Amino acid sequence: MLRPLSLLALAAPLAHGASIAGSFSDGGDTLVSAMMMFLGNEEKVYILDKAEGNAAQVMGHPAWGSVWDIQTHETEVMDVRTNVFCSSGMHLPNGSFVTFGGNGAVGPGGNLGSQLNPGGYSAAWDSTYQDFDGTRAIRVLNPCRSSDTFSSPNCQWFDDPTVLSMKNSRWYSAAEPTGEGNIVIIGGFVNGGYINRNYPNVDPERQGGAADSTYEYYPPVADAPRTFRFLIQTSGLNAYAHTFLMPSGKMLVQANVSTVLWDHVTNTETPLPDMPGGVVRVYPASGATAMLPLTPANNYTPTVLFCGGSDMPDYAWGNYTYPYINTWEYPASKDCQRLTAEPVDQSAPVYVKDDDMLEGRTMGQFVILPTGKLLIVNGGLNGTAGYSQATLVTPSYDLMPYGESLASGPVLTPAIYDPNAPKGSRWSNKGLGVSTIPRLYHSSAILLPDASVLIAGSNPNVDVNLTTVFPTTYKAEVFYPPYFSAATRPAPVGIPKTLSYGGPSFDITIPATSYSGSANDAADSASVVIHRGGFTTHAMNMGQRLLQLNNTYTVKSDGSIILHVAQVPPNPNLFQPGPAFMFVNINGIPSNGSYLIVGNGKIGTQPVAAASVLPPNVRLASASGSASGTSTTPGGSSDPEKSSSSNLGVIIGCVVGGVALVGVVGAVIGVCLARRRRAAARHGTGAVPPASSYPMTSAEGMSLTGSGAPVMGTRAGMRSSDSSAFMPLQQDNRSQAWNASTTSLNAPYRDDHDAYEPSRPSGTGMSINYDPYATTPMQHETPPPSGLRY
Ligand SMILES: [Cu+2]
Repeated sequence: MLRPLSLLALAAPLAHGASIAGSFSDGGDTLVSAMMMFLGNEEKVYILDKAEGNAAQVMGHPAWGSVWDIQTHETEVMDVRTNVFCSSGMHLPNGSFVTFGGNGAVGPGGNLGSQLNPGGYSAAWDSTYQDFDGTRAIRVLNPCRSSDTFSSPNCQWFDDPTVLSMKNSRWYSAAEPTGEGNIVIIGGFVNGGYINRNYPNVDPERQGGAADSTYEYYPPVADAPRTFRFLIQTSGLNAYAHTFLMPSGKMLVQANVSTVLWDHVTNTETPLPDMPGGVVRVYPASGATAMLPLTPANNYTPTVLFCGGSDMPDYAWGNYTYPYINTWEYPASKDCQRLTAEPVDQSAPVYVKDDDMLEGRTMGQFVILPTGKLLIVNGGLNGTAGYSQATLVTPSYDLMPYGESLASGPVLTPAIYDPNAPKGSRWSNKGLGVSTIPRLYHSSAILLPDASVLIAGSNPNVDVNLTTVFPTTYKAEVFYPPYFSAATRPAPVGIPKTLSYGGPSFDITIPATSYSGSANDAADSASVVIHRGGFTTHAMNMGQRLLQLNNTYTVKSDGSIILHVAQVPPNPNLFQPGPAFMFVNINGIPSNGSYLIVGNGKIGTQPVAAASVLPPNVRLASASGSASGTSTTPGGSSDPEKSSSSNLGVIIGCVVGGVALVGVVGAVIGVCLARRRRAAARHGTGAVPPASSYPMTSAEGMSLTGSGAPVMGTRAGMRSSDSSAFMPLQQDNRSQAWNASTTSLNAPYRDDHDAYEPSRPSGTGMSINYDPYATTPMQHETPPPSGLRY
């Protein structure tokens, strides 16, 4: 019933052995500069660049999309039709990914494209680069695997704003999913610029039409975008706002030096304290931010960490045109602050000063490791993100000391932050290697399934420039965190393909051959986590989260360890529905990650059941692992999830987790009490969905080549590009292609699962309403589940 997944295929990095721990290695050539990346599945990383003059070509024009193979480190170009320059991105509940907005069409040198939009401030298309206006684009990709036909439209980007687009133009919008899996798209510039204001700032809401202070949804709602007053308050430094969904369903939003807890449904705001020290964390200060791991020990209480950025004074930030100082001379911040926006004890949220970073960083980027520690990579010692050919005080390009870069002093050494270490000792770069590649503006980094980290990008240039100080960079690196010193890593068996919010627990077996030492100690150290790498761009990983599942264990006489693992806590706001990777840590060493889907794969109210009931631990002192030596316990590695306190944490977590769930508090607490009773281990997760019987239709009207002439928006029968046009998707003959589906059908939709979610026929859900890769036409649209706010 339980498939061993592709762990064998992922085992290769283990062969590298101790020599690679802490080091960088060549990651190959990304073909396009990796401004944005996301991990599609166990095999593929998808890469996006802005429209620019890359040598790599696709469909007769420079490529700005590609896909990188994790095993081979080889890259293939992909066609992206619109200018994806500085868009936001997010996963969908079914494992697809979507990006929002971008910039107008450009040609060589970043100049306006050849076919102007009305008014002449932006362009619809360019005859040289053949890119279309991306300011309202919504691009959807259903990740494919090597066994799929990559040339099939189903494996390619769906990118046609005449069919699917936002209501407003957004460059540098933020995107955050709700617990129902729909996405809130927040703010942005309309056209572009260094920061999102004129100076003096007399029109903070609209900037004469250059700023957008509204938010909208994907899938769209009937209402027009509403004004988010926080964006007016933070005017100028409010693009790519840092946005984190909280357990209540409200969002922690941080921009400029302000912070708010925001209910997007009622559009009401609760002010939170200002950022101490006036440190700006959003673009272009570009501090590193991440939500710390959600664990039983912290009662699944989100705490967000902000590190670095810049405390430049307000004037220095300048305006749309450029900064008013020479930013590259201004040291970046090393300050770190923590904020728990919804404290368990209902106390008033406060910023708490954390350990300074080892050096100042702008554009530092956090990657949460499966062990619960945070890796920071990339960035610079001085200055800001963005590029420019001048500043107010350096009026010409030939006087710019670092070309167009507004940052200097690339930080080449990563560092690791341990959120559970005593204050004063949370940062370390001991044993970590030094990269040779500066990663400044437009860099990216993301965790790979083998728990290494792919690092790529850097391009503080308006168009490809291979000869400047900080050139357009195509070379990727793979960084191997210290746990790669382990000769043997845990090889869990029985990882499910789906997880639910509450519901029956499941078992994972750790074979004795995959750890060493005392079985009891190994079992005590075990943590099972789900990790979402997010959409990485601009020193952020939008949507990145790590959540540790509750577990107990049974140690067997043969040294194997059965982990009894709870489902996700019964609150989808803790870990929104969608794709994730499950890792099991033993003695501080993570397994490879296995792809799974959290939730039911659909947008809408997620099924929620009572928290899983776990049997008590069963220990056996005589049992031990049989991996050679002490290879899975490298010296000095303290596992943050390791926990003699974990059982206590489990109980506390249950009670507190219930607080956020109005109406089920009693049930959850009841479960916590029941946890102490022996309960039979339950199985039933991880069942493999039946093989698809969906017909494959052939693509029709899929001439995507453009061949010199604009195609978008010029075809008869197409709707104008308001987002309501996405409803009649099926009326567009090009959309026939999307009736076919490939890998999404193999994705772990949970049609066959669990008593609390009655079996339902496939294809009658909401998916087609937002995802052109969904399985059946929407003629028989089902009513939205209650709670969906359309
Ligand atoms: Cu950018």
